[in-house]
Parts: sequence; C-alpha cells; structure tokens
Amino acid sequence: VRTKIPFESRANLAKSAVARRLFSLMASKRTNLCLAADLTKGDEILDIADKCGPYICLLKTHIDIVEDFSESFIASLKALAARHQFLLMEDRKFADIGNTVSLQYGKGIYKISSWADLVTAHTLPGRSILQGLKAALGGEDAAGGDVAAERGVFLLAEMSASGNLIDDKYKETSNKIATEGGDVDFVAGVVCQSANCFAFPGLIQLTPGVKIDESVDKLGQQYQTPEHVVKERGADIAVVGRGILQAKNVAQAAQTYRDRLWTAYTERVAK
Ligand code: S5P
Repeated sequence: VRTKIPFESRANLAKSAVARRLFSLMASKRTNLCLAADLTKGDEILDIADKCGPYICLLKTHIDIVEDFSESFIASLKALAARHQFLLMEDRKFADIGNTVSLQYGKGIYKISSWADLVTAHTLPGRSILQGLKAALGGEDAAGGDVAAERGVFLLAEMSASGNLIDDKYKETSNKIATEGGDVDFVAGVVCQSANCFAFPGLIQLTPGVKIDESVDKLGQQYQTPEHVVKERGADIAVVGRGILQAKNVAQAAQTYRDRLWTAYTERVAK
C-alpha cells in the first residue's frame, strides 16, 4: 500500500514533475506540514511565511481574501519560498468549464499560473478541468520545454466540511480522473480525508481539517489530530490553518505540528 512507501521512493513513481519535487523536498527537509495562510493582509502572510517557513513543505493561499494584493507581495512571497524552501499552492478550487478556468488561472488581477506551483480544483466538471487549466499554461515555452511540467494540480475527492455532498461514486470517478488519461502528468495529488481515495503511490494525499485540540468550528469544519490523519487517514501532507494562525507563538506551533506529523509519518512507514 502507498502509505507504507517512503516519500523518497514515491518521488520516483510520480508522473507529475511538481509532485516529484515536493516528495523530494518533504524527504530532505523532513516535513509534511502545509500551512494554510488564511490571512487578509499581505504583510501578515509574509510575516507568518517567514516565521513558519523552516517547518513547512507547502504554503497554501486563498489569494482572493487578501485586501492589499500587489505584484510586489507575490515577489516577496516567492523570495521567502526560495529562501526557506517551500512550494506555493493557491487553493482556488477551480470548478468551471475549461475555457473559464483557463482564464481564471492565467488572467485577472492574480495571474495565479505565473506564481503558484500548485492549485486545487474540483473534479465536478470532469476531465475538461485539467485541459482547461493546462490551456492557460500555453503548452511549450520558448525553449521547447513543457511549461506544464513546472505546475501541478491537486484534485478534490473529498471535503472536510460536515454535510458535504460528495459520495462514494464521486470519489471513485475523481480517482479515475486523477490516475487515467492523457493529463495525469499534470495531477500532483488529491485533497481528501481517507486513505481509500486513491491507490497510486505517485500521487500525494493532502488532508485539511487538522488541529491538535479541537474537533469542530462553528461553520462546519471537522478536525482530526495530526497522528490520526497520518496514521489512520492516509494523509501525506496535513494542512493546518487556525491551529497555527491563532497560536501565541506561530513558529513554535508550526514546529510542534511539524514534529508530530513527521513522527507519525516515520512510524507509519516503519511499521
Ligand atoms: O475539504 C477541505 C479542503 C480544503 S483545501 N477542507 C478545508 O478546510 N480546506 C482548506 O484547508 C480550507 O479552505 C482552509 O484554507 C484550510 C483549513 O483551515 P483551518 O483553519 O480549518 O485549519
């Protein structure tokens, strides 16, 4: 089973170049923590990215909640990602027809495709979501290289919200979209809540809804502990937002989550 295979080995199995990079980064930096930087001021995001940077493999944004977005904010965020060695994921959850997602990915104020190594997308529209996103990357670059090789998608196959509409059939078809067909080199992983979402070890399972000491919030979010998501639910990367954002010392909280998640992972592969 994929959950028993170390990240180093899974890097070699991945079809997506970004998934290979991320697996290798996780293994060498010894972290499977993703910070959900759900803050509304650019400077607050940069500050937390700098403080938590040493402990994370991935920083996840919701760029449309930032009130003072600017190109210099993106330049600073990219510089922090390079300095601390983490990748950037824009959690846009694309869900429209191919032509529209292509525009949403590449155009507008945010020009997501120009800076986000990874994005999230719903499988609801079917396979065309992958073709639409890829279209924004324009195929080959000037040197004849494949631009899509530097970008990847995480497909949502499950959600952490209580009462969400995803059923087993939807999960199964989402798995097919992630693992079959001509665009699988663009799929880096799956956002889901359980180990049975997919079997292919070259994909990364990203699991949100993680917190050390709380089981729900007031708006339908459901939390599990770091150990539970990694050992029982198959999470390769755990997403932590408010568990870190609301801590008095965010760097210390990030370190605690990193330590607990990484220990759970090493125990999972050793067992
Ligand atoms: O099913 C999901 C999928 C996602 S990407 N449930 C989620 O909570 N998320 C995201 O993870 C959500 O948009 C938020 O950015 C983060 C969880 O934040 P927290 O503060 O509840 O840890």
